[in-house]
Amino acid sequence: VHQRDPSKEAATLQSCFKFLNMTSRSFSAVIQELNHEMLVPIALFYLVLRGLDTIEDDMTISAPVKEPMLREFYKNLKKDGWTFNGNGPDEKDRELLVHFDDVIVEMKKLKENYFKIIEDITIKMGNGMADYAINAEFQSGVVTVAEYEEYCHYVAGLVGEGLTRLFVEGGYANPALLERMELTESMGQFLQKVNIIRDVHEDFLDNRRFWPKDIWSKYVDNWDDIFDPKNRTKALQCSSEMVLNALKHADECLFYMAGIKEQSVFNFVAIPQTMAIATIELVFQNPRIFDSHIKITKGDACHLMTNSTQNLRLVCDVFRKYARRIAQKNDPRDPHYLEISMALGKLEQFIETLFPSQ
Ligand code: PS7
Ligand code: MN
Ligand code: MN
Ligand code: MN
Ligand code: MN
Ligand code: MN
Repeated sequence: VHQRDPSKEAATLQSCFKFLNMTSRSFSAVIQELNHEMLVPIALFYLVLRGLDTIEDDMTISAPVKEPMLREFYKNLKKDGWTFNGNGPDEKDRELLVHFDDVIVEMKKLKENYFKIIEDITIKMGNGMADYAINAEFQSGVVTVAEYEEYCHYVAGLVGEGLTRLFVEGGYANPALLERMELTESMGQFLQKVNIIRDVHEDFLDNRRFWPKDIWSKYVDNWDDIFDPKNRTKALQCSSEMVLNALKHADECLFYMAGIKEQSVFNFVAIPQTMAIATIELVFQNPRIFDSHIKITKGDACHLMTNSTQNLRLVCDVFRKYARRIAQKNDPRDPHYLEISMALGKLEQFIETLFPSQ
């Protein structure tokens, strides 16, 4: 059931949905199925953060120029007519910033409390991204696991915080979720960590690294060596440790989703999580992550979107299915074999407590 009626939309709102379709693969479809109250606030929230991320990701913008742009990005939300033409020609979402004035017009029409939530998260994310943009340029980048998780908090945990506040404000999620922010945090951490594991080669080509040094330095002496085909065994062992670290969020994601009260919001939060667990299964023990950009197939993505996310039981079925496939790929020679096996067992047990098999 599409909630939109483009014939009744202002030209600037139509333009916003055009950019949503241009910039997002998986998110645009689920956003456009959201209920009438959440549809526009969440579409605009997406576009604002996508605009910010388009500045963060652009490695043709030097760190000293980028830092204040990220920290002050939230001010543009109140600048009528603001646009930005400074992204490199290869930046895939540069058009969004060229027409950002349309997003600003629509942001102005939002209910005050929705605008405030989006603005607050934009301020916090911009500052966090700025800290890491300077760190990457002038220092050694992400070193500890704590730093890695702090970066994931800024770029994804905060998105979860903003979304949860929007859902509760609209009456679509249990307000108790606001008292359990670690559950929300896990929703963002899980998506972001899977993205960082999968994109390791693409990020390397862009001269960026998010895998923490305290993990990779156990397997190779220099970061570049992780991509050398001679070191595939070590590289795969390293990726297993990254997968183990990501898997620890899976049970809290399922617990979070139990707090969602409305169907369209449930689908919106569940679909990206099922894609993430499917992506973990794809990247696990897969040497192709070190020389190519891999994605789950359109067929798998389509199946997950249409058949597997109607309720928590179906989402648990998906998580269990992929947990078992990961277990089958787990290699007894891998140093994290036992810990991965235990993490998967714990996840299956948690699912069993939610939906006992008899
Ligand atoms: C507002 C729907 C549902 C409680 C644009 C959805 C980067 C993985 O790292 O460019 O640049 O390669 O591939 C989405 C929690 C965020 C986290 C975030 C906003 C779920 C800009 C998504 C999405 C929280 C910051 C992929 C986090 O982008 O990544 C709305 C609950 C945007 C969510 C970034 C990453 C998204 C991401 P990268 P991508
Ligand atoms: Mn990005
Ligand atoms: Mn980014
Ligand atoms: Mn325009
Ligand atoms: Mn990425
Ligand atoms: Mn990517």
